[in-house]
Amino acid sequence: MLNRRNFLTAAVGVAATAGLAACAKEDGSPTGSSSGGSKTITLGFSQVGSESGWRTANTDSVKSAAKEAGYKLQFSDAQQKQENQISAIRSFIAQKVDVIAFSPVVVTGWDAVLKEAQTAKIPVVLTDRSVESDESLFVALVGSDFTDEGRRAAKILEKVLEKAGHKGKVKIAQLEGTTGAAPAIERAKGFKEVMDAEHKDDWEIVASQTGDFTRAGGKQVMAAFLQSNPDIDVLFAHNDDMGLGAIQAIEAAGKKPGKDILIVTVDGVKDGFIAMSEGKINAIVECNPLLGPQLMEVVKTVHEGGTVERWIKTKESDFMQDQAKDALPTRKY
Ligand code: GYE
Repeated sequence: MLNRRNFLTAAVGVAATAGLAACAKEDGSPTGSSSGGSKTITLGFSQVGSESGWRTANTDSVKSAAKEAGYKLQFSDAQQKQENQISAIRSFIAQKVDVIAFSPVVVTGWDAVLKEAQTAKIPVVLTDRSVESDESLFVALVGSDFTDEGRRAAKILEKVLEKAGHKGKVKIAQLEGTTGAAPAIERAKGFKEVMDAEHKDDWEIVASQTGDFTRAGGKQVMAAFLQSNPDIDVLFAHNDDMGLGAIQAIEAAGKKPGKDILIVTVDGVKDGFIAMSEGKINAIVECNPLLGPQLMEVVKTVHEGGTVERWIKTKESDFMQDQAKDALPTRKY
């Protein structure tokens, strides 16, 4: 798993790897030009799937930024299956693309295919999600700090509880993202970190299960939570879509989302903001999907043999319900 310290300590090795990978291809020909214009860059991109509003916005951002940059994009949708991503990466290697970028569906199981890319001297850039792999196998990650998003969710929940006048014990249900995916592992970790440090006696996670980052998953799992734990006070959903599905289940159970059950989600997609402006979500921790332009910059630098930062992050904010109406018209995704 990537963390800030690893990124810093690995920076030198990575710069060397990126330089090596970008200097020459198997046939010995240079892969790029320092003037940056003579050869079109071919980028192989393996996307997770189309599980959420966040993902749709991310795909659009990658496609439009590649177009804008004038790259040839080989885009492949893995439908949330690791085996599809591995095949896509193998096919990018066979096609001898210049750079491979991918958003790994889960954190483990990548070493073999990433070694194949390294042997073929094709640099790999991770986008959105990280992996638990030998860090020399990829040059950089363009994406958010999910552990911090989990911490931010816990901190904003403090404000939500205060605003709602909730006193005493807090029974929390957690809808986790895809099992084994970096944002699911790290958001849960960050949230728990704050909970254990500051709310050991009053907060309790009474139910926690994956809803696979989808609306249907959120709805189904929340319905089951409500059956086994009718007295849930708070829902922490790892993304808006699961929160939106859960809202349907809460309403079907005759309860008021945002009042009877306070809801904090992550992402900040338009539908999430709409639900928040209707009072059904209490707070959203933003996770920015518009990673395309930054990714294309990294691809260019890496292709030209330059040095890139190990972890390129995007600026993000948190939003409470009373900010939703004002923020809605300016939301870009
Ligand atoms: O939060 C969720 C999506 O990896 C950050 O994946 C991304 C997550 C995002 O399905 O909506």
